[in-house]
Amino acid sequence: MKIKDIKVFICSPGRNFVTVKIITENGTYGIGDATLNGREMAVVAYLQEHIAPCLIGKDAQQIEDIWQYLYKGAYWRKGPVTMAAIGAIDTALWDIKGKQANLPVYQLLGGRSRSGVTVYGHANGETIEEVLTNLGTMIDEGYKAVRLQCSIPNVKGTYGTMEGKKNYYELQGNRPLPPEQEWSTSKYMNFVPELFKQARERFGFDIGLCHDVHSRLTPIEAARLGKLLEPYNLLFLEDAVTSENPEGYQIVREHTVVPLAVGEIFTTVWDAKVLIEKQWIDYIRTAITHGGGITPLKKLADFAAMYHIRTAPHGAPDLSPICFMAHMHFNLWAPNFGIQEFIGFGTPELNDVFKYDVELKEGLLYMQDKPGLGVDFDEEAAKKYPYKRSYLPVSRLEDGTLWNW
Ligand code: KDG
Ligand code: MG
Repeated sequence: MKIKDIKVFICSPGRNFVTVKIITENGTYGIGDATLNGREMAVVAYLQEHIAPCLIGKDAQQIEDIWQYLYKGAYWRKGPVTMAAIGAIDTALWDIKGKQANLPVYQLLGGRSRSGVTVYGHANGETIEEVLTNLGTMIDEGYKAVRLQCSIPNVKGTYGTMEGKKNYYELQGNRPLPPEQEWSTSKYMNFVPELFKQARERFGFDIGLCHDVHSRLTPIEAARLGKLLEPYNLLFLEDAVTSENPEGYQIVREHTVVPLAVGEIFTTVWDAKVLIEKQWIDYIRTAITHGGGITPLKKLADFAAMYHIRTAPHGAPDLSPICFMAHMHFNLWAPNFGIQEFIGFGTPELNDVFKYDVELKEGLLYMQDKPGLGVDFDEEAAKKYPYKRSYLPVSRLEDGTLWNW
C-alpha cells in the first residue's frame, strides 16, 4: 500500500495546529499532529521540504522501518522540530494501519488494559478561594484528580493562570511577540503550600491533587518545596526542575517522598533514560506528538514499567485532538498507565475542524471503537482559521534576569 501524497496543514481554530495527512494509493488516509507551540512553521517546513519527498512511494504498512528511516536516516537526530514531524508521520501511519485492519489502534498495540482513561483536570484561579471554588465544582463533576495552579500575590503573571480568570493560561490571543511575566521563587515558595493546605482542609484526601512547577526551581529549592507539600499527599509534583541535567532529580529525590512527574518536553527515550533507570521519577509525561509518535512511546512505556514508573501523558491544549485521540488508544493499552492530563473538550472552532467522539463520565474518558484513531480533520473547515504567529511567554526575575518559563 504505497504512500501517494502527504499534505501538511496549519490552521488556527482558537490556537495554531499543524496537521499531517498521509494518503495511500488505495485512498485510505491517516492523520497526525505535528504541533510545536510557538515554533509551528519550523515543523511545517521540515515536513514539506525534508520528509514528504522521501516517503512518496514507500509502503505505508512499514511503520517501524519508516520511523527508523526518518530518525536514523536523517543523521541529525532528536530535537523537538524533528521529533514532532516524525511523530505526526508515525501517528498517521498507525491510523492507516488501524483503518486497513478495521481495528481501533489500541487493538494493534495489544488490546485494552482497562475500560476507561482516568484524567486529571485543571483548577486555576487568581486567588486560593477561586481555585478552591473551581476544585469543588470539578469534584462535584466526578473528577478523580485535579491540578491546582494559583496566581502568586504580588507577582505579575503566574504560570497556569493568565489571560482572564476563567481562561486557560495559554489560549492564544494576539501574541505576535513573546509576552513577559515576572517570577519570584521566594514569593512562590511562601505561598504554594498554603494552597494545598486549604485544599486538603476543605475537601479531604480522597481527591488526587497535582501541581506544575514548570521547571522554575533549582534542585534544592524543589527538594524543600517537596518537603513542604508532603503533608498534603500530592499525586505528583510536575517539572520541579529543568531536566537537561537529570542528576538534579537525585537531589530532589533524596530529600522528599513527594511523587515526581517529568517529560512533557522530552523528545526521545534517551532524555528519560537516567531518570527512569535511577528511579528518580514516578511518572513519565512525554506526549505522542513530541516524543516521535506511537512507535517510540510504546518502547518508552515498556522501559518505564520495568522501574515501576507510570505514564501521565501531557494533555495541554497545544496538542491537537489527533494527539488526544492517539493518547486515548495508548492509555487504554499501556499496562503502566497512570493518568491523562485533560483540559476539556475544546471550543466550537476547534470542534469545527477536528471530529472525534469521546465521553467523560465520573472522571474517566470513554470512546467508541472505530477503525484507526477515530478522529478526523476537516480540510475545508480548517481554511476558515488561518495561522497566526503566536509565542509562549518568557519569565524574568524581579531584577530583570531571564528565567525559565
Ligand atoms: O506549550 C507549552 C504547554 O504545553 C505547557 O506549558 C503546558 O506545562 C504544561 C502542562 O503541564 O500542561
Ligand atoms: Mg507541565
